[in-house]
Amino acid sequence: MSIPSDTYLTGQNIDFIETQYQRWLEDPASVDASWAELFGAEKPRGKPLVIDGLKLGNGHNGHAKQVSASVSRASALQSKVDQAVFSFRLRGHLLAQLDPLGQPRPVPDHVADIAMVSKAHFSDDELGQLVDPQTAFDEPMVPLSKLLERMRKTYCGTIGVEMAHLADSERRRWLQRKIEFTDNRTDFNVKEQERILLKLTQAEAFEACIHTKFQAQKRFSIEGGESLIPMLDACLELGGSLGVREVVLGMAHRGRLNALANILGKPEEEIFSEIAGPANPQDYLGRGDVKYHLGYSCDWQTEAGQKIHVSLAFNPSHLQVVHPVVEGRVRAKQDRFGEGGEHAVLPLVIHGDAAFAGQGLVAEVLNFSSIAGYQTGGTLHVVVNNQVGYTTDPDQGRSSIYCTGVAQMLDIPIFHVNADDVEACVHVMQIATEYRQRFQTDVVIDLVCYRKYGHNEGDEPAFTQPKMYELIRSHPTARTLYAKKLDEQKRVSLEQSGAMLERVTKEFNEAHARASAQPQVKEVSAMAGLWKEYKGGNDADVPEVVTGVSEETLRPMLERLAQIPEGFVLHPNIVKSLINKRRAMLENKEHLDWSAGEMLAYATLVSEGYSLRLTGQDTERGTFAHRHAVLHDQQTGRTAFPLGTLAKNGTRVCVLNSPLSEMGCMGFEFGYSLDAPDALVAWEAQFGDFANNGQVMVDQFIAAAEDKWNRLSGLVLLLPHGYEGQGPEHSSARLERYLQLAAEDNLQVCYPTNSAQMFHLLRRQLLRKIRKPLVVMTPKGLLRLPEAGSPWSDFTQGTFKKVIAEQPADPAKVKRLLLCSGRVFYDLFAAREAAKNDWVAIARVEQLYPFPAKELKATLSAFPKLEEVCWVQEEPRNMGSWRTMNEWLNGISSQLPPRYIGRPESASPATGFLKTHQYEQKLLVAEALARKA
Ligand SMILES: Cc1ncc(C[n+]2csc(CCOP(=O)(O)OP(=O)(O)O)c2C)c(N)n1
Ligand SMILES: [Mg+2]
Repeated sequence: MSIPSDTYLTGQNIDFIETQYQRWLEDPASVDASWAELFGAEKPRGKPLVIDGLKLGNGHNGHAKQVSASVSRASALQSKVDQAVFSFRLRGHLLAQLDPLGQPRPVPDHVADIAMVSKAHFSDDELGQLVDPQTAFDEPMVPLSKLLERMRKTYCGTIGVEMAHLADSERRRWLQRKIEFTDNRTDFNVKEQERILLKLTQAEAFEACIHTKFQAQKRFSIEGGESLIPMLDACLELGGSLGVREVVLGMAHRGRLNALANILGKPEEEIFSEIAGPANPQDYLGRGDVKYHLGYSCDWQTEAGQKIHVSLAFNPSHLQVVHPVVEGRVRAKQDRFGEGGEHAVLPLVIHGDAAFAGQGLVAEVLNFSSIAGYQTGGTLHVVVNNQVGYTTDPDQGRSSIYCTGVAQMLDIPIFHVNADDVEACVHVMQIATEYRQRFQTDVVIDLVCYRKYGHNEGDEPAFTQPKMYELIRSHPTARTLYAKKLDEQKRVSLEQSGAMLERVTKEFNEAHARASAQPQVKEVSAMAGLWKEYKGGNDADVPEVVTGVSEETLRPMLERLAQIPEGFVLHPNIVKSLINKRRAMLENKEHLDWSAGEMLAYATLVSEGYSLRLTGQDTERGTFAHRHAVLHDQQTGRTAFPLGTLAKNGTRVCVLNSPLSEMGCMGFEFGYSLDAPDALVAWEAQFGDFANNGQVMVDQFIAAAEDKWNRLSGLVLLLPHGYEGQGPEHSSARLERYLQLAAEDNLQVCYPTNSAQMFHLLRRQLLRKIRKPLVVMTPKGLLRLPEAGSPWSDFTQGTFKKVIAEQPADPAKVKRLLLCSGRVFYDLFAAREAAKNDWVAIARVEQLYPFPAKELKATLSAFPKLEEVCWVQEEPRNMGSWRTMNEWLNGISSQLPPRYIGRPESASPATGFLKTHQYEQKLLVAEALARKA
């Protein structure tokens, strides 16, 4: 290789030059003549001279001196260049022109190396020199000015890229090449430009139509961020060619109607009719949802002919809460898809800037992205960053430079793009889509835009953002800007783009006219596809099923679960407390304990081909060490999962420890359940008390999805509960909250008291064709209480008993009936037996909701001399089930209104002292058995 000029002698190439020099020292003929000429005709004598680490002769050689001085100069320049390139890549985004309104960007003072990218950093002479462009060009040497130009266009134009933090150098290099070699732009052809213009036009015209036809209506217009629509279009088009077959889209209010119309293809007349409301208000008493929460799905056909099923998830107003739900849905779809599912099903989530920065749930969900049980092959995030959250400015809403700051926790690229440069937006979306498909990680796009009106269209934004709105009022739309640009480029004339706008506007107006003539508020589509054979609605309309399983089937399963895997060294305590106990059960020496009952429910279901997904904090072992679903070899650390070996071929079985999150994890599992009606999807709280971290998921999705959106879920919440003296945060699962939410058969709330009941309850959840969320108060102490075990015969027949009532030898002696749920039964029972009391009977209400009216009526009527019905509970009076039970029991036995026995009202669920707890418990049991004064 010959030398182009002495500027080739740079620090970057020092290894290469040194090699040439060493070869020349050994044999001058072995290097190119130009090198030989440079190094000198004669070999140097004596010690080599070392300059900048480059050994060049012994210092007596004139050529070598010349070379070394030149190398030194060149390498000093190159190191400045290297620093500049590095700074562009690391910090160039801070200089990018991201704000369509052109407001000055406050660059933080502490970001000092930003100066490195300045042209002023180099002399005119240096700007003309050839330098090593690192990997920014394919050529080995380019003029410095050309390199700086490229870096400036790539990193400081209308796109800012945060990717220097990527630890994976393959990904970083791929991205660098992709953006630097193109100056971070795509040269769209006319056809592509026309498509972008059309999408932009549709976005603008749709909003304009609603604005004029429904003046006072909230629509959360996308205006100011219309580029979102061509971006979504680009994602689907490119995604289709890169193997995407299904997209689950999650988005909040902003631009949702626009996306429904212009991306999901929901007929505009339906949208307009929904805005106008139903003709008969009585059709929607207490149900339905606002128009900008409704989901929809469609089959998208790409230009190239691929089909993509796109679903927009239903969501409530609570910002960001749909995010984990989307991930869960996607994961369920991917699991069903099988091999390649992560590639084929794409989660695409659109956020608001204030919500992305402010809601901690975002971090919870980002944290799922590389965890085996939760990952979805990368989520595409677009933050519609209109630089305001309702009336709150960014500096009041976050501490990070960008609203996307939290995403830096992942090793993923983050793009910032100016929404007024629609081609840049589409270009970024294409790179993001390709990146996700190639590397299967999340990618974040921060779409910097503005909000044309107030938070909603009736809101006055100038009250709080007067200066910004002064700019917005005179700002041309993104479509106007693009139309002008295409006209200047002689691609699409202003006449043509104007005609396009007119045509699209006319189409929307015609749709509005159709909607006015014949309103089309449609019921949300009924169960279809996977959901065809399942039902919601009234619990009583769906028959009970037999959930018992023959002993011949159950025994071999328990045997498998009682085996120590081949060559496995189990912890001796597990051998004792689990394996040996199960052996004793198999030998009929002990009843089947809670662990056996629960595991047999799973085992039978997975052997019948139902999938199982059981997750929660420390769920593999179980918080109270009763489950041990995953075994750990004490010597090698390897694990075994015996339950998995019992599954029917092709059935997915997983029991997983989850991240330490309630809201995110509960949302994920709810989402999973929406796309897996044939799976037992269960989320377990560490203690039931912690489930209220996910209260939004319960209120907004689990309890209300059927009522609002006609969407069913069979999700199971396992909530450890029980007053055992462990304090205010380890006793209650806030049972009262679930009961307060119970209405219209939306939930099932159960509190089983023995292992067979747990077995039947879990099996019933899948075997009945109804799908309703099931909230189970699960035990702590009962896990090991011998009386809570059940004999084999209780597993082999029948089904879950909603009420378990005692049948005393002489029912006529019974004067008082104690009704209770859960653990307290065993305290009451033991005390009554000890007192040899025959005038008190106890009935356990194992299903609190749907309220078992029929069974309880039968229970009451079994005692002809009953004088009193008492509801006994462990919780304080204002908690637990008392208040709902009181009302419901009054409904079936008004002549004997129930009396309350339990702890008095309290602001906190339980005492912090074991001794006090025991004292309180004794009092309530005593009261339950005391003769009336
Ligand atoms: C969890 C939650 N808190 C508060 C609100 C009320 N709220 C609705 S929109 C909004 C501002 C959202 O700002 P941003 O995320 O930037 O979205 P934008 O409306 O600007 O598109 C607020 C506070 C809400 N919907 N959800
Ligand atoms: Mg905002």
